[in-house]
Amino acid sequence: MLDTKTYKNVLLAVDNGIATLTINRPKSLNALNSDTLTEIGQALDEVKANEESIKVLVITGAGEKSFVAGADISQMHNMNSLEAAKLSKLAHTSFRKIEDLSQLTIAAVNGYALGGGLELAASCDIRVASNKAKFGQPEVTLGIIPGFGGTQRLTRLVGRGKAKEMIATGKMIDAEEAARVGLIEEITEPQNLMTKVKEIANQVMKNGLIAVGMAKYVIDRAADLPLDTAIDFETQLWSETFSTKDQTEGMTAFLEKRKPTFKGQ
Ligand code: DAK
Repeated sequence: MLDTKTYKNVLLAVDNGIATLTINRPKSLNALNSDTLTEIGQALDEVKANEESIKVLVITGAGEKSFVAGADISQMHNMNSLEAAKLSKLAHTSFRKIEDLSQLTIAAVNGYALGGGLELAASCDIRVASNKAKFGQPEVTLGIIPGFGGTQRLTRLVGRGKAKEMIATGKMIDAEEAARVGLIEEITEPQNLMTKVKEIANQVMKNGLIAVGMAKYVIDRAADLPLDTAIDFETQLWSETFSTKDQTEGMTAFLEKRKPTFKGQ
């Protein structure tokens, strides 16, 4: 097992190739203050530096009630715009690190995912939620707009109309509705959440992980390009997979009618 750093507001544990990053301030429903955002960034640096031993990253919240109930309002309420800009940079840097990981990331949404919490979940590749989870961007109820990427990532997931409805009303939606509008991929009973997440992670880990990382990269990076340019980009990465040992192993194993043993090479 990887020996990870000890943090104050988050926990990072690695088990059988799966790292779990838990936002750990349950008394404040895991609200994100600047120390927590800094630690999230540091933990993500650890995950990136340990690609050999960490194949999938899961992000979740401590306790039964909340994933993350947003940015910490008690820290924000007296901030001036310079301090707001500093906090914003911190959050953007950390959230971007999630998207830049080569490993697949899964948000295990165990409860409230509000404001910065929904923005954190939206930065992950896949969202799996408990049927008790609630999702919302309540920023306008506080007189601000989503500032950790919510206007952009939520819109890309659910479309402009739904994003505008959620952001302008500030109302929460439940897990059923979140699944219906494409905000989450799976719903489970609360007690089955981590089992479901690990099932997905284990399924991913059986595959050629260079290919998984490349597929994630091209999906994200080409999403806003014109189709012809995006297809060229895909072709370039597709060709590159033929220089990996995983491609040889995957196709040889198929022809030899056996399961492949990928080495991520
Ligand atoms: N911040 C700080 N404390 C929070 C919190 C938050 N976001 N959410 C909950 N808590 C604290 C509560 O104050 C309470 O603390 P105590 O009173 O026990 O000391 C404890 O957690 C339990 O919460 P409640 O007693 O309120 O629990 P309930 O079950 O009654 O209600 C709730 C649960 C999730 C519906 C409610 O707590 C709630 O509405 N929370 C606030 C949700 C919210 O509005 N979140 C969005 C925050 S805005 C920025 C970019 C982005 C952002 C900020 C800046 N920059 C560019 C700089 C992002 C903004 C947001 O995320």
